[in-house]
Amino acid sequence: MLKILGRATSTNVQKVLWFCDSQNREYEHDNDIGGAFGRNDSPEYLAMNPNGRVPVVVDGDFVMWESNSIIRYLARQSKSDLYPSDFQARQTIERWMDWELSLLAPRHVPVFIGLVRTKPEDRNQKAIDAAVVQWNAAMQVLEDQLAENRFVAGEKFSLADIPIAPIAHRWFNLDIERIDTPNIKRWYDSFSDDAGFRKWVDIELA
Ligand SMILES: N[C@@H](CCC(=O)N[C@@H](CS)C(=O)NCC(=O)O)C(=O)O
Repeated sequence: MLKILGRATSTNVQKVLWFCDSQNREYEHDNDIGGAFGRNDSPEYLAMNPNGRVPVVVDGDFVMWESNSIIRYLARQSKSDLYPSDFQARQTIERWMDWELSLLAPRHVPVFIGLVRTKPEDRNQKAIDAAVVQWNAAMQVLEDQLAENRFVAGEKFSLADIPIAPIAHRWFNLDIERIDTPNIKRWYDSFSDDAGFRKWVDIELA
């Protein structure tokens, strides 16, 4: 059976768990790896992922890391509708997934770490405020896309929505000054009936 390793407080782990639930894919989940749990610096773990990051996913004897490439693998394996084979549809999905990893995620990290994982007395509020401006600019790009499209990569829910929604969850739940994003809100609220989203993504920030 598929094994998913890593704490579910990580947005990168949440993507894999939510995707698997959306496909009714069975898996075993070892939650107690990474963050305060540690264990991701053990020789056994580093042999699977030399970066010491979560998630790691093991399919038989095939070991994977990098969350977005993991969900693409799983989607191809199950011929999921969330990852259509048409080249242009696929490129649009991949573009937004790459955007999430290369631009959106790095912009949100200083804000999230600063506000959630740093004691108030240790916070660099100036750096957090500057990072909020950068995060806002990225969310404006998403807002514009969702003003024209029901979902991130078009009219249908796809693999592109899965990595971005966990960051939107943090966006709506952190005490920050947000730009007005009615279309992101509409899109984000559309997941409120999704059991996998509720279980893995719609959780308290930690
Ligand atoms: N690009 C990687 C990033 C993985 C990553 O940075 N994971 C973070 C959690 S979001 C991590 O392992 N942090 C160290 C820890 O949890 O101990 C991916 O998408 O899988």
